[in-house]
Amino acid sequence: MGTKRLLLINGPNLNRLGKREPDTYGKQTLEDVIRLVKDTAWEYGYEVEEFQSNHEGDLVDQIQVAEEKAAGVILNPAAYTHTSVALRDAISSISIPVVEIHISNVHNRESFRHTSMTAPVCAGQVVGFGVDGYRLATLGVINKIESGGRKES
Ligand code: CA2
Repeated sequence: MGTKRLLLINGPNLNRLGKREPDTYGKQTLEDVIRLVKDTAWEYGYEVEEFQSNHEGDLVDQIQVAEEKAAGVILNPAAYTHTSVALRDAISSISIPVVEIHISNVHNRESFRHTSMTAPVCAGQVVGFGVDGYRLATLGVINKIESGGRKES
């Protein structure tokens, strides 16, 4: 079981962080994000397993097995946020808390980014704080776990 372990899942194109579009997503790389989440989790005695994929089905697979190995999930579904019923259904199917995080403020960008398919089935959402949002999401998911471990907010 996944007591004291978090799963960090990043969706499509986030492997490009720090290499393109610094005005929107900053200069920090995915490796920096992973280090930030690991360091934050470690302060509270949690280990972190991380996964990034550009493929929707692979993200679904990881969410499906998340509760076998972790107590909570930090998820940036990236572009699939706005389109994926499959990711939403996978999140609905697990009982551990999932916190959605977006680096940019999706609400002051194009209108197609204003809707999240996934946020309604997540325990919470962090938006618009840059890469620092991953620290907030980590604190948020730990708070959810330690206040009962259920996904509902
Ligand atoms: O702000 C976020 O974290 C997003 O999830 C990022 C997604 C975007 O589709 C969402 O609307 C908001 C895009 C991730 C692409 O990341 C890149 C990073 C560097 C260079 C190019 C893309």
